Amino acid sequence: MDEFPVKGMDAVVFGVGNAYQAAHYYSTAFGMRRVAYRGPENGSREEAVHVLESGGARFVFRGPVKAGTEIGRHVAAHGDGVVDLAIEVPDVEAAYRHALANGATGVEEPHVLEDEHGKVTIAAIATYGETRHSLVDRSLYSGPYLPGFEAADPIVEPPAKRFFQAIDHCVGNVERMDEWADYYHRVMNFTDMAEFVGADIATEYSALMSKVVADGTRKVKFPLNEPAEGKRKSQIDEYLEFYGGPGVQHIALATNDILRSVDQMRAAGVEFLQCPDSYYEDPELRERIGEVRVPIEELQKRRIQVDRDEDGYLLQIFTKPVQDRPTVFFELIERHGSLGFGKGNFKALFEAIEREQERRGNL
Ligand code: TYF
Ligand code: FE
Repeated sequence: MDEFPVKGMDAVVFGVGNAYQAAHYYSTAFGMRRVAYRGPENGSREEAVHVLESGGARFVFRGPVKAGTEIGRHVAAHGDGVVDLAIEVPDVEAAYRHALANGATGVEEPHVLEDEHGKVTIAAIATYGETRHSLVDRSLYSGPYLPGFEAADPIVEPPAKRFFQAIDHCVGNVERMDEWADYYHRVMNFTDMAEFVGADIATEYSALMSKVVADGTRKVKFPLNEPAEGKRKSQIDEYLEFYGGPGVQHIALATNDILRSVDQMRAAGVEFLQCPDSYYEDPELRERIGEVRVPIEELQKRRIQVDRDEDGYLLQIFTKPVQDRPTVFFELIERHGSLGFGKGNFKALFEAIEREQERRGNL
């Protein structure tokens, strides 16, 4: 029996300087629909919270509505970023006890929130940096998010077809990858996935080491990056410096139509990393990837990357950081059987990231 069963990701919770404007950006640029709100009008004196969805993916934006708040302190320390990777579990009490018995730090004891829509049980444990994992059981709840929230209208009319439907994985930048991989092994019974960037590859070009931990069902996947001594300053060190410590680096969003999603997000002003023409012109690429559902020229036009392994292939692309600090960014990923993370693209990807790092003067 799994000692830490999980149902999936519950939400990615962001702390931001202005939750209303962030909600507007994710509505217009990411095609998300606002579904719930809590603020001064309905009982929240310190912060405004906007809840957005795209299929099964839920983003929550928390921002201060006055001076001297906890979320304001977080934003002052780190800039806009992720405060909570909330996980849906069938039994919060059991999950929390298991976590604490295995060395996790408790942040919130299990408690029940209740309103006319039912009950939610919630607890929270600490993870890397100032990030936390809320553990949520909403099986007895039918409201728009959590008790205390009211349903809210979309900020703009959502697109006819959503840009993504699920959170594929959430990546952490940490100082010591093995320490945090071990934390997830002990605390959540997560196991390592095959993808691994070791010291050998790290020094050659990536300037990072990376390991992926996941729950038994592979619904929750958490890659962990650590800076490596390279020829130049690691992109992970740049993050740690500008974020002010460990934190969430990127959220990968699962899409069924990456070409369309990229076109619409670009049209709305989202900037993506530029993968060079040489990537597509390399004859080894065509050999490596074989048949994919679209002509390579269509991928090249949009700078979408492709990778294949024994299980299938995947299409992926990365945004530039979505705030002024070189911290949080997003990935769009369209999987066709592959359970990987695009290992075959690491070289081209890291070179593109380093070109951006250089433009910022941080290399
Ligand atoms: O999640 C992953 O592992 C891939 C690859 O700074 C990756 O998306 C790893 C590190 C990084 C950017 C992408
Ligand atoms: Fe990724």
